[in-house]
Amino acid sequence: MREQALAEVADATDLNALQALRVRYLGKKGELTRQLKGLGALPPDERRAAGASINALKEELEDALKRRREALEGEAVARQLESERLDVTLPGYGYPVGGLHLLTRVTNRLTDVFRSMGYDVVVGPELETDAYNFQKLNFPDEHPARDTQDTFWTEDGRLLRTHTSPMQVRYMLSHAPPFKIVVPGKVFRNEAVDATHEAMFHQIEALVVGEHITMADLHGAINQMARALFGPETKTRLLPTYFPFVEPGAEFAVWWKNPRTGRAGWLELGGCGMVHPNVFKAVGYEGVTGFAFGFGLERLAMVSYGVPDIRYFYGGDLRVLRQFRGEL
Ligand code: YSA
Repeated sequence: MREQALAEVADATDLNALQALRVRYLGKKGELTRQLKGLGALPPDERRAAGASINALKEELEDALKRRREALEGEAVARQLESERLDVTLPGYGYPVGGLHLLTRVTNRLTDVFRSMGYDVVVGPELETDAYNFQKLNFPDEHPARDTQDTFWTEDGRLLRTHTSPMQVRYMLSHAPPFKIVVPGKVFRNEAVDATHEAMFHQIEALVVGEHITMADLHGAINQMARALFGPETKTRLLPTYFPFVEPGAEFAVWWKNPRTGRAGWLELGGCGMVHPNVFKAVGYEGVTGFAFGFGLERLAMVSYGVPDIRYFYGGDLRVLRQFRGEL
């Protein structure tokens, strides 16, 4: 029995088989237990020797079972390690990461420039009322300047703002001067969409109000912004024009050399002027002056990055967007 039991233990290939052997030989009804119980049937002078040899075999078997179990467990660990083997020297998988949209980057760039000039960045609602978008900006009902900013109306009489200028009014109604703010955001117009006109686009607006703010401050601010964007030699110019909410009003342009084509010229950026007295009256300001300017971001991005058609910004074509993938 000893030979057989030890051979079976040595041949056991898994822990279950080993456990079955333990039960068979050492269990309550196991072979060795049965033999121990049978000792009483032996003649007294043989009992002692027989008992000693059964106990010795029991110990030997227990020892063999233990060693075989440890060996099997060791093999199991080795198999698991092998199956989970990982070569940490292999190159990892590259996960595609998104990037910021070109217009987001242009906006961030501009707001950084303005922050460095001491402006606060504020944003306002895209759904506006006629009062903020037009009336309080000195566009009375039926004023022809409204025709240049046709937009989309809701059934309850509100509208999608046509410019970021309504934030001038909102901000002044809730803050006291002096202040310097800049307002980036989406604006909307009921346009026939073409290469340079979208029905949804972006503007950024600056408003500075305080005592003794002059047109020279306006031109200085525009120069400072243009130089931060295009370099220290950049020139700007103001040409008189009309916006209902400024007096005097001007359009401003930047003398700019396209780094790709090498061509230089005046780049019309947007409108500006001294805040109209009627606007100050609408918000209850007295004894202050101020300037404002605003311009379209798509236009700036198109010329700076050579984007030939405004619709590329919103077409969702990755071949376009990937060309301008910036750091997050
Ligand atoms: C003027 C004077 C101020 O004191 C302050 C702000 C302004 C700007 C004024 N609120 C405004 O919206 N003027 S604007 O109608 O001439 O538009 C400004 C810029 O928005 C344009 O120069 C152009 O760059 C851009 N824009 C206008 N319609 C557009 C458009 N961009 C894309 N698609 C359109 N449909």
